[in-house]
Amino acid sequence: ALGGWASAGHVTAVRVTPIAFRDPPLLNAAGIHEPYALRSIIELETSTGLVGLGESYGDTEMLADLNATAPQLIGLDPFLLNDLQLRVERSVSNRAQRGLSLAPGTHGDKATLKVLSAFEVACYDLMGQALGHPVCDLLGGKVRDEVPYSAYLFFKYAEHLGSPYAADSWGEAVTPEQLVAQARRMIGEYGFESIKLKGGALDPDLEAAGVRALAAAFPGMPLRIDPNANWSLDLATRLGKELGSLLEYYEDPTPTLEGMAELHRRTGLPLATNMVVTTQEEFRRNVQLNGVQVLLSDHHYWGGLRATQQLAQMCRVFGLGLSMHSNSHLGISLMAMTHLAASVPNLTYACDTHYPWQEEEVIVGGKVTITGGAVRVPDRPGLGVTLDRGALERLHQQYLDCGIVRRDDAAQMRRYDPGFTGELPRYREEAKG
Ligand code: GKR
Ligand code: MG
Repeated sequence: ALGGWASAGHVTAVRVTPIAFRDPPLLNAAGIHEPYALRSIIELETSTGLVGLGESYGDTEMLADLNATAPQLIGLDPFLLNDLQLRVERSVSNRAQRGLSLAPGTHGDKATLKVLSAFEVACYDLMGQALGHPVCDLLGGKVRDEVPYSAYLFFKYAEHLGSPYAADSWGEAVTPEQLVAQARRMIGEYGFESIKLKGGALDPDLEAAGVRALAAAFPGMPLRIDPNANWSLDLATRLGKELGSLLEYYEDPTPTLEGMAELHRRTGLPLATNMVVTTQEEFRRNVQLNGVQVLLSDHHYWGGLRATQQLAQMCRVFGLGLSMHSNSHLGISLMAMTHLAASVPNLTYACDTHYPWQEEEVIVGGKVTITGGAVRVPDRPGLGVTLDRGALERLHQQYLDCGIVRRDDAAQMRRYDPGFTGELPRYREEAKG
């Protein structure tokens, strides 16, 4: 390079490897997690011998979009993210209606942004390696040395029906007592200092009793519940009034931005979402309606690390709080989330992560350590993780063997309840009078 400037070279090979890893029978409004969760592992190799990593969704449509883009990236300079964006836009078109019933937080109409994000993270990993700086330095530097995550609790069954492998060690959680036991174990093992409860799965009054039991067992610990829009407005209003004083924020209790705005008018509670504000258009409407007051960011669908920093700035301008959403994921995603969160001053809530529910890994050294409820921001160049090729091969073989090609929590739930539809909101306040 001219004048001894650092260079990451140009992209010479792109690899997209679908993997499947074991996932417990966790309940949510869409149904139940399948025995395996899918992800894609992205590798960008460059002319200087570097390999940049990314991790994203692994369903069929996403893989098709990633694979359609891969050949267009040959020759790309990883520093030129605007060039990356143009190349992605040329090869992927958003398909607003794919006719699929998707799990909450799985956005079928964001193909371009999802693909951009998957490759953008790998570019950041390459830039960091070329410059000898951790990714957070390329995002302005860390404003915190470690990133706090929350204990992400789920109601769950003890076993997967028809599962090929032994039950997980967490056991059943369908009562408040079992939920508190799950929280004690998760907090005991990882030191989390705040709790997120996935709701919208069981009888809402039982879930509310779960919230009260958690508040009693962990006094003063920030607590949130997320029913994924499975409660009608009247039900969300009653339970909001009952639980409000215990909640840090009330996440997606009821459908639509209009519904959330009305709920906020009725209860005054801080509402959060990863469901009704997921595009810039929805962001603008939310500002007009004052629907939610806290946004859950997710670089995997907002268009990457840079776009999420811009989202953080928009939240600042409009006085909104900022938190972070997750889906089932492994360590490459966790490190991308950690570098990003470390660089965003106004990300003031503990981030969501499903990571404690995962037993398998694709990175060298196995699972990333969470202590005191937080992940330390690594100071190694790039994301700071290396691919374990043996593990990648094994999890890819598991993908080929498991037969799952698209996340479908409702289909999995129909093994337990043949009439299950997943339609929202299924829980409604009893008609009065
Ligand atoms: O993993 O079951 C799950 C969650 O329900 C996930 O699909 C959501 O996207 O974590 C998510 C959320 O906060 O809505
Ligand atoms: Mg949510």
